[in-house]
Amino acid sequence: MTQPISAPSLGAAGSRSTRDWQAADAAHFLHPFTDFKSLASKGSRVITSAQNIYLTDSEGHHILDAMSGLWCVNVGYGQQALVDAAARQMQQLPFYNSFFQTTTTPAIELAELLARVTPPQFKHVFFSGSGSEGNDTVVRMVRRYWDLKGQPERQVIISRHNAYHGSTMAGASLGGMAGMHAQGGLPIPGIVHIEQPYWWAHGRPQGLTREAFGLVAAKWLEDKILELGPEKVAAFIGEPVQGAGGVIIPPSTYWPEVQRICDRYGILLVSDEVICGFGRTGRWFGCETQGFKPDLMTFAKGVTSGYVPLGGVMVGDRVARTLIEEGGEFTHGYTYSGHPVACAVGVANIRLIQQLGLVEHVHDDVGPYLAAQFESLKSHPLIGDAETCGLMGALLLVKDKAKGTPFPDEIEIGMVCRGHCFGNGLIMRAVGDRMIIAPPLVITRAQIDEMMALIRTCLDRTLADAQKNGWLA
Ligand code: PXG
Repeated sequence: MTQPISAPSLGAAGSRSTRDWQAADAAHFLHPFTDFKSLASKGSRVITSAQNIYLTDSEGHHILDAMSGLWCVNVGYGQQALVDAAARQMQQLPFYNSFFQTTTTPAIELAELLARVTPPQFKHVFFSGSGSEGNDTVVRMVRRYWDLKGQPERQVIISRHNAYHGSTMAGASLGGMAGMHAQGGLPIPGIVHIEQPYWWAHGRPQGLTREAFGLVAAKWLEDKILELGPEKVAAFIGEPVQGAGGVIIPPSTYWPEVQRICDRYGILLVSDEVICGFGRTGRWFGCETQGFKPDLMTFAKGVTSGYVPLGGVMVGDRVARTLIEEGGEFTHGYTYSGHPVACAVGVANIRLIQQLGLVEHVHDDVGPYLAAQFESLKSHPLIGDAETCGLMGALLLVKDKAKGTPFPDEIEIGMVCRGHCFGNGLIMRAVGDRMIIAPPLVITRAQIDEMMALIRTCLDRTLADAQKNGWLA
């Protein structure tokens, strides 16, 4: 019998210095969405452990994670039930595929549970390994559906500028990020974009109320459908609340009108719930908060609270019936579709969300509490607007509060504020001039108070910088 191979002694977390870790990181690890050269010169922050809503880095700093990792650690860090579920499943059956007339029990259990917690039109799921892969599945599935319906010319999927739907070829194409389209010849054919329902950028300059603007923004979808020809349009996809784009919360009139337009032209409606799903908005899914009934829903992140990678697409009855009854083989799938360890963690995570009553906690308690705290920030000299939806929040930084004038692009006020957050033990993101948060759903009122105190400190320091540098003049 061969000897077990011992791990090379590269050192445990505690036995290498931060500089050493940073040097190795810079030498070998190409980070996502990163200017490699610039990061190598600055050095990464090395996160070594986490508990509840707090991170610890290699220097022992205590950091309040108001972004839930990357919008995903809904149940917070250190939940033993998820750790145990993964360990048990790894011991019993670490992997088996679900391709050739086989299945695994955690995948079945999770599929069953998802059918229970999602809106009633969803009884089927197609698993992927991530949100991006889920959206690739959406593109394949939507086009397959229209082929089976005898309308193969329905190919075009309409999405929105400043949407984020992932980083694979299809995900990045569906997304509306100009910087991503500028690299690699994107978008792929058959994907077009309309403007986003961002009142500050598009409605306010026209003197529209938010509600009136919501209807105008939805009409852009109808205009695009008519321009393309409804017989060419397969689907519309959107995030109920745009996350990576800066927590853009649409007017309440927007989604119901989008639904009406999709229904009118028979177009499939896809809700990308990768961020909004699993309680983030105060309901199980963002489409429930925003009042629409999608045909397909992409999910990832919160399904396992990010403890292990998992994603997928909930398939509504309209599409499922056609795929199952008329479809034959759907020639699509991933090695990790229905990965048993990921699914076991997904089951444990959803049960924990239920046991802790986290959706109700967001809806009835901490969501409204956060909204009230954000409302009080509106008196701050830098804040032009403060909005929340459940436990997603955005603060708009403006140069002139009375007129709502933005800072010029070259000042990068968001990055200045983010610098203060970084230095003060708070993870808050900057998207242009919007400072955004999405804390773990387990956050308490007392922890929101603690977070708000940090936010105020960071805003005050940003204001001091602005005054000192004459940016407000
Ligand atoms: N859809 C949405 C709505 C997302 O937010 C994806 C799809 C892709 O999921 P995967 O698992 O393939 O990453 C996402 C991911 C940011 C940021 O800067 C947001 C995401 C990913 C990376 C960065 O806010 N969201």
